[in-house]
Amino acid sequence: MYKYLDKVNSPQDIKNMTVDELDLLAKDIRKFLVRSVSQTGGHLASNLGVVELTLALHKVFDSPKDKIVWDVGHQSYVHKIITGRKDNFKNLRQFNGMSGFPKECECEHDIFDTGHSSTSISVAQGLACARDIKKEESDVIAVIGDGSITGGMALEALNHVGYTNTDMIIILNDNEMSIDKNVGGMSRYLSGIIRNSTVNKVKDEVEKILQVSPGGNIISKTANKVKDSIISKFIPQECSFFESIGIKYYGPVDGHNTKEIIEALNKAKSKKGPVLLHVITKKGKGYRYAEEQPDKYHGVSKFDIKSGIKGSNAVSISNQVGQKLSEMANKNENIVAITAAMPSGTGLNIFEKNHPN
Ligand SMILES: Cc1ncc(C[n+]2csc(CCOP(=O)(O)OP(=O)(O)O)c2C)c(N)n1
Repeated sequence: MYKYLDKVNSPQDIKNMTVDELDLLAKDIRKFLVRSVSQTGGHLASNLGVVELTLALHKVFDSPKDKIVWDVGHQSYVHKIITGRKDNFKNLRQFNGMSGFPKECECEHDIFDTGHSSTSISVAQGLACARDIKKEESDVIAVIGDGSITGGMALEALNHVGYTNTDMIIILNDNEMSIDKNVGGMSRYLSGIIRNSTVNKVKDEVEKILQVSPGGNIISKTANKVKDSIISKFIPQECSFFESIGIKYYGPVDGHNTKEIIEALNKAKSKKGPVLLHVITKKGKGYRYAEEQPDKYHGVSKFDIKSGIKGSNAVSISNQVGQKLSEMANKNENIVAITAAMPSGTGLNIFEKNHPN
């Protein structure tokens, strides 16, 4: 039924695929995801956004020896498909069925029982430290969303990783959405980088020019210091946050360009110390309704693929909460509302509309 997906039962099956074949496989996977989630419900938009990224990760790294830690556990469906679990999607999130999140007891490729969110960089740092103490060889990769990287625990981990210079890779999967539209200083900062995407091209060029000297590569420590200081002059302010706390920044990379991601991952793999690779993806990619309304298609119940999600007459608990709180706040100005980055999912969008301040 699926020309390319039917051939894939483990990460080994994609190792020899060409970029064109991977792109055709990505098409199959999107079709499979929409069909499957429309029948069971589940997380849709985020998974449609990480198809090429997940394929590239499994092509470049050797899971489970190399450890891929999914921060936002609801982004792991494609990983589950590639790691031999596509048949279990029939029972996704059902009693005795497959979990919607990574589960160590379910599969050796699931490294940590992630719920969501903001834990992956700490976990990856721990795994990388253990690897170094045991003198083992492997890559450790944390995949974190632009919403989740704003969580306190993620920021603590960045602080630590930069200081200890741990050899690991952080993939920042930036779809400019948390569950709803992302907000905050970090989000504004990352959008600035996306607008100024010349950052890395300039950096690469300077690095190339400096490495090809008439006598071969520049190898002395002093020469490297000179090189770093010249590079830093060329790097615009935008990427200085990660670099200045000790994490090499690469990107932004188009998260739907398989060739580009594979090249960037290989480059990140070859570097020593912590590297952050900024990958830009589109939440809902490939299914029109989900691209247009990624918040509505974040977590869904069963729906009809052709017509999309229809409004239901049933009043949800979240809506009732939003309505009731709004009424209470009409009479009591001491009532304020705080949402965990998901106003529509909690009904607080209703409160926000009635009490914008
Ligand atoms: C402490 C806490 N705050 C908020 C949430 C709700 N939540 C779960 S994942 C997430 C972030 C999702 O955004 P992102 O990391 O960008 O991933 P995406 O959904 O866009 O794929 C949020 C806000 C939560 N689970 N826990």
